[in-house]
Amino acid sequence: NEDLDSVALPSPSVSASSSEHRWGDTTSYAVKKKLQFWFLLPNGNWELGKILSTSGAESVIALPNDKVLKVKTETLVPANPDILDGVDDLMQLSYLNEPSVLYNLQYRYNQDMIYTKAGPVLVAVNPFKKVPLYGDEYIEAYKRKTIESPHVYAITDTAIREMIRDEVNQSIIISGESGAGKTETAKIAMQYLAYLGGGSGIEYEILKTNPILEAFGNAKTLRNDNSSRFGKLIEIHFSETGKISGAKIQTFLLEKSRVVQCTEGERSYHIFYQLCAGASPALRKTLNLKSASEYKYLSQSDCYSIAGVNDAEQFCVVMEALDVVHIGKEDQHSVFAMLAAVLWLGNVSFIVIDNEDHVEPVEDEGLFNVANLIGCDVEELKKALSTRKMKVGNDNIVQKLKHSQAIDTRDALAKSIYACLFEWLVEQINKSLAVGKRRTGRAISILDIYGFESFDRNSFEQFCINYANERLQQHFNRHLFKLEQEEYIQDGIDWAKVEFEDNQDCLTLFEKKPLGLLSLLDEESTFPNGTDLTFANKLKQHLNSNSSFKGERDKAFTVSHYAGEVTYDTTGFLEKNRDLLHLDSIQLLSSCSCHLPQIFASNMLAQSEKPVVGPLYKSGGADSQKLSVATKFKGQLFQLMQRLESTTPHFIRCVKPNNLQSPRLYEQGLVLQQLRCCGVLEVVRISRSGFPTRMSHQKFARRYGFLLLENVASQDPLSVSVAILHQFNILPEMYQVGYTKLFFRTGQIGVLEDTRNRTLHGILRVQSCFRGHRA
Ligand code: AOV
Ligand code: MG
Repeated sequence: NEDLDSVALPSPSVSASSSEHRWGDTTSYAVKKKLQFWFLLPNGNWELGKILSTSGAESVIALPNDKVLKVKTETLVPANPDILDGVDDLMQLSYLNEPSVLYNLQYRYNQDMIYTKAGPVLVAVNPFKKVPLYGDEYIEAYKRKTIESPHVYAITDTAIREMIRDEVNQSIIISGESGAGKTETAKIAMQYLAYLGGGSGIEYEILKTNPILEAFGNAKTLRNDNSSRFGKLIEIHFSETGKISGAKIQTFLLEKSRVVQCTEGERSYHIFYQLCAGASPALRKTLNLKSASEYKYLSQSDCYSIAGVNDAEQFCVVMEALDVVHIGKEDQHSVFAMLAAVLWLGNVSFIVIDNEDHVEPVEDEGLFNVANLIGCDVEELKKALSTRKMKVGNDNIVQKLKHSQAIDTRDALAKSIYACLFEWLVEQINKSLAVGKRRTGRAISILDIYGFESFDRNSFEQFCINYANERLQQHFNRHLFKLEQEEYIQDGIDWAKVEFEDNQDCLTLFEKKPLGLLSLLDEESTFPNGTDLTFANKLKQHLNSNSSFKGERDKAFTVSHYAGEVTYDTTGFLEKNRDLLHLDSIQLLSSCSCHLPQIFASNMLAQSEKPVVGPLYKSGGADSQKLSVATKFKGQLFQLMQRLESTTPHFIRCVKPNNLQSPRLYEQGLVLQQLRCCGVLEVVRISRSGFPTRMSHQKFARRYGFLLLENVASQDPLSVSVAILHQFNILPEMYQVGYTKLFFRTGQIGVLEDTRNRTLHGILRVQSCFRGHRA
């Protein structure tokens, strides 16, 4: 990899073309000094070695196991002196190269120091065990700044301070692959905010939303035992005095297919197992509840428990949390009834009633329980599950369903009930957390979405999740690379351009109109005869020349994401994108005597009645007009990015050290791949070669001009500024003069500030002496 490049400590204004040069230079310097080197072993791991001798292009090196090897000198990568082992910030490394970064993170990880700064970004390596870094004592220490070590608390503290100082909203944006630790990190940040901004009691409610949303929106996947299956932005509002005044949660696209279908070894949403394991005898009786293994939706994946998790205990935690966010006992009971109804729906089966393969639901406990739990007539339920009303010309006719259609109708109803329940819960939580009228508008948002996923088989859900991650990566790039570099160019600064992996091509592949993945998907979804196969063929026909796209055999295609290639199987794409719930099912829900199904029905009707731009779906004569899932999601993501753009971002990158969810296991290759795809090295490089402190000529002249000992001939701000820089002997490589601003390297402005403060104090003392004298 060409990333194997190294830079000595801040060297000013190196141009991009000299970067190879630089790398060669430091190597030959290090070779001459017989310093330590990294040597790549055949197994892909880096080993530390010492040069014994060098002749021509070859060197003899000694590895720690007393092995002596002859290697090509150019393959050696300089290592940092021991004194730099485990530095807090990768910016401090003398040699910035991949093995040194890997080693530094590992060195810290082995000592439970899971956080490291990479310039402005916090890197968090998942410990997969309890680490003693959290709690009130630590929070106090970070608040009082008696600890300097990088931490989520420190980042959160900075966000609070900048919110108050600059009067600008802040965001904490957490990214990383599935299982890397985003959700845990988000909770740690919330803990800190609650502690510092607490007092009104609302902070306690905010923290309690976590167990609720995790129970209803998280599930065990092959990647993560507690994987978020929805995206979440929580906006925490503050009053003028810096106290939390309320919060608002926005969620993104819940993976609802999981309710009716999940892969072997995975589970459906936690709450189902919690309910089955933890419901009181009375509740079991009213809901006719059985154990999880009796429900088809839960038994199909043959996985009921999670190591180290007690579902029954968790159920109590969730019930308590529901109390805290003011969801009344009656509503709670309705929620559990909906969950039980979903489970029983999965057990509804069908029998063939005529020789045309039309079916009817079997009248068994499944059917009766569903009718009972949602409060509808059994006959109405039977009709909704086995027939479809259609309009042909001016006539209304009733079409009987075949087996597979009936199953789809049943599953669509179960998914809708669950998704509506989730939305309703979030709405109730938001009502409870609502910000009072006297809001200042100052807020800190924490973003925790589902991480990048790549399984053996990837479907529409992975397609959406990975698209969201591309968007987020773009935001990250924009802030850490593009905006920074654009500012240098605008101000005519001489600086080292840092190359980074731009993911714009991949985003374009998704978003381009009319020939992008999303547009083509929507187009095919509107065709009555469109199938997953015609969709896949259409993609191949139009996109095969695209660098990020590759058509595969049959119904598959591959996308080159920033985090790696993923092959998607289009099976189910169209149906999931259309996401139709038949009008008969909606009408069934609105006819129910229970209040939740009624609310769900009216929400669904409201959604499909809204005038929408985008594809119009006509299905079976029942007009239902509705945005496709992908288009709605894209719109949500755009809105999200817009909202984030108006905030000062703080980035946390979570890294997964192994795929086994095991403690103490650090796989170099896996970590390296994650560091590469999010550009951690480049972030460090740009921060180091950059000039993070900026001040306009005017402001600089105004702030420090009075320190000048000699009068400057011209009074224009630029001349004054330059005179100040000269007087204070600021080294030329430590600053740059732009067209409108001065740019400084880290720490430079500190010297001037000190002098300014000392001088101001001196003046004040003199003044007060003078006043004292006169009195
Ligand atoms: P994710 O949010 O990034 O995945 P999680 O935050 O759920 O990942 O973390 C996965 C697991 O790693 C947790 O359940 C913990 O066991 C462990 N873990 C993470 N961070 C810590 C920490 N700071 N201390 C101790 N254990 C931790 V996904 O939601 O799948 O993208 O969709
Ligand atoms: Mg998560």
